[in-house]
Amino acid sequence: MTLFDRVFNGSDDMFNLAAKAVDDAINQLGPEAAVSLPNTAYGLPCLYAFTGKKYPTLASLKEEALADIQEFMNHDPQLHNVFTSGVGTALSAEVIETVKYMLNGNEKPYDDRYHGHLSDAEIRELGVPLVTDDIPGVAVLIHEAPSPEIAADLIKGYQAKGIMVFLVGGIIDQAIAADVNLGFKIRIVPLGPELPSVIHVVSVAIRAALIFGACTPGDYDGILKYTFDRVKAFVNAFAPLDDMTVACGGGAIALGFPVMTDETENIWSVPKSLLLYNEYENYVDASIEMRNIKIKITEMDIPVSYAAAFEGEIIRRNDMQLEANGSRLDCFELVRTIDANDIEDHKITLIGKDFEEFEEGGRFNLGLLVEVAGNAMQSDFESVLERKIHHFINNMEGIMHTGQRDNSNIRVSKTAFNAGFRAKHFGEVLYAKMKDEFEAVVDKCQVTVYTDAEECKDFRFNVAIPIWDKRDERLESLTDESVDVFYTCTLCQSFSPSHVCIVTPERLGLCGAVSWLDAKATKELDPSGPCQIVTKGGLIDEVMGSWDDVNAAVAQYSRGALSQVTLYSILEDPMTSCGCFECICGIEPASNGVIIVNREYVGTTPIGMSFGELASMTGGGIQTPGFMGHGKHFIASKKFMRAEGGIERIVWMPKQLKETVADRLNHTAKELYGIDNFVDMIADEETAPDEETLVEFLTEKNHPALSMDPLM
Ligand code: SF4
Ligand code: NI
Ligand code: CU1
Repeated sequence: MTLFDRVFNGSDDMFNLAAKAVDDAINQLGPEAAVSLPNTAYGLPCLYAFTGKKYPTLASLKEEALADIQEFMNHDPQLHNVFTSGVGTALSAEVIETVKYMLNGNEKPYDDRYHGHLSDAEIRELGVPLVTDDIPGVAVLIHEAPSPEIAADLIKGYQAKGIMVFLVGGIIDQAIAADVNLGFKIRIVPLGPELPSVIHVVSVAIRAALIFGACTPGDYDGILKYTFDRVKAFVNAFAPLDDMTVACGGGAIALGFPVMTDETENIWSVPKSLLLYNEYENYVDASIEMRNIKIKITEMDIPVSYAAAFEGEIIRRNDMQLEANGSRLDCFELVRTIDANDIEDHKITLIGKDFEEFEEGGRFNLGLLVEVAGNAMQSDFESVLERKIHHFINNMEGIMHTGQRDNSNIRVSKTAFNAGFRAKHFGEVLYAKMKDEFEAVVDKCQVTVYTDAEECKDFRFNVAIPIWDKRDERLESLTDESVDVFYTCTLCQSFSPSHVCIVTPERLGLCGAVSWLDAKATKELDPSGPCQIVTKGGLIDEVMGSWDDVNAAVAQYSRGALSQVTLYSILEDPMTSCGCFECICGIEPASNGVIIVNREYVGTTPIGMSFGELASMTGGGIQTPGFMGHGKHFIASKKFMRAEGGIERIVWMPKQLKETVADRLNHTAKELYGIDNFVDMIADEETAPDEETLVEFLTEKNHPALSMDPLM
C-alpha cells in the first residue's frame, strides 16, 4: 500500500463515520434539528470556511454537507488529491464532533478531562500572545506516547519554550498519570479522547483565518495560504498510526503543518512535511526546527521554569508556601530611574528575612524595587517597565502574581519553594527580563527585594506613593490635544495583514495592551518596529478626529488597504479591528444608543447577539460602520464615539464590565455632562435582557440617549 492509499482509505473511514453519525442524529433529533457548535458565530467553522456554506439543519448536513465533503475526496492518485482528501477527513471529523455536541444538548460531550471545542472568544484571547510571540508556535500531539514519562517530558518541553500544546487521544491520560497540569489557561489543551477531536485545533487555525485574516469563506487556496504563512503549528503523531490518522496528517500538511512521527511500519517520509523520527530527547527541538519556529530564551538563574504559559497558572491556598498580600500588608513594586553611577549592574539585594525563615502558609511583606539607568531611558518609560513586573513574575512556574503598585498579591507555591525558590530569585528574573526586553533603554539595572515590614512600610509611603502620584498627574495631563504625535501599532499584522491601530493618549490599542506610552516606548526600543510616529498635520475635523497625516499613515501602514480613518467615530470611517479586541460596541437601534460587550461575557445581548456574533461583524482589518472593537479602558475616554455624542450613547453593558469601568466612566460623565452616577442609567443582562426591557429601563432612568439626535 502507498501513502496515497492510506490517506484515501483513512478519509473514507472518517467520512463513513460522519455519515453514520448524521444518520444516528437524525434518528434521535429529527431532520430539522438546528446544527452548530456552541459559542461560535461560524456554525461548523471548518466546513463554512472551506465550502462557503452554512448547514443549518441535520437534513442539510446529510443532503448537502456530506456531498460537499465528497467533492474533496477525489481518489485519483495525485498529490493534490492527497491534500484535499486530508481536508475532507478534517471536515468529516467536524461533522462527527458536532453531532456529539448535538446529542448532548449542545453541551460538551466529554468529561472534565477534556476541553473539546474552543469558543470564538478563546481564539480571540490568543491573538495578543500569538502576535507578541509569547506563543511562538502550536504543537498538536496525537495518540499515546511510548510512555507517560516521555509524554510528560514532551509536553513540558514545549511548554517551557512557550509553545501552546493540544493533546488528542491516549496521551491525555498519560499526561494526567504523570501529574502534568492541563488546561486552556496554561496553554496545554486536552481536546478529546478520540481522533476526530483533533478538529477542534484545526478549527482554531481556520477560524483565525476568518477572524483575523478576513479570508473569504469558500476560498480554499486563500485559507490554506493563510494557515501555511501565519499559523506556526506542527503535529507529533505517535505509533501505531491507523489510516484515519494518516489521512488527518494529510490534512495537516495541506494546512502547512508538518508532521513528525515515530511510526516505522507502512509509512514513508516526505521531505519538509512528514518526518520519521524516534529520538524522543530531541523531539521538541526537532519539531520546532521542522516548522522553522524561532524561540528566544532568556538565560536566568532560577530554580523554576519560566514561560508565558505559566501566566494562567493558579496557586491555591493549600499549595501555597507564602503569600505577599498588598491589600493587607505594606507591599510595593516600583521601577525608577537613578543615576548610572549609583547602580551596580546585576546587584540583587535582600533587605529582611529570606523565605525559609517565614512560617509555612504565612503572609509576608514584599517590596520590589527595580532601579535602572540608560542613555535612552525616559521617565515616561518607568510605568511601562513597571507594568511588566506582573508578567515577569507571573511567568515563573509556581509563582502567581496579580495587581500592581501597592496592591499586588504574590503567591509562592510549596513546589517552587521546595525547588529552592527564594527572595533573590525575584531579583534575578526582574534583572534578566528588564535587561532583555528593554535592552535599548536599560543599560544598567539593580534590584532590591524588601521583606522587612518596617522597611516596606517606610518605602511604600515615603518613596513609592509620591512617585506614583506624580506619574498619575502626568498621565491625567496627557490628552490627544496635548501631545504632538500619535503612534501606529501594526503588531497584529502577522495575523491581520492590513490592520493598523492608531494609538493616542485617550485611545489605547483595541487589545487593551498598548497605551500611548507603551507605543512611545516601543518606538524607542525598536525604531523600525510596529509602533511608528504619526504626526498630526492637516486637521480635517476635530470632533470626528480626522487628520490628513493620520490618513496618510493608515494608507502607508495598511499598504493601501485603507485610506481614511477617524479616531472618534463609529459610523464615519471607524478604526478597523483585527480580532483580538477586549470589547465590541455596536449600534442598538431601538434605544438610539450603543451596547458594549466584553470578551469574557458569554450570554446574549438585547439585540439578540452574543459577543462572538457581534465580534464576527467586524475584524480582519476591515472598516464596518456601526461595529467597532476597542479596549476596556477606552470606554471612559472623553473621545469614545465623540462624533456621535460620546459616552452618553452607552445604553447597555454586561454587569461585570460595568463594575470594572464604573469609577472612571462616572467621573467622565460628571465632567463632560454633569451627570451623577451615569453607570446606574446603563442597563445590563439582569435589568434588560431584550430590546423591550431595555427601552423600558432607559425610559425609567431618563437615559440621555433616548433624546439625542437620531444615530442613523
Ligand atoms: Fe494589535 Fe492594535 Fe494591540 Fe497593536 S495595539 S497589539 S495592533 S490590537
Ligand atoms: Ni506563575
Ligand atoms: Cu489584534
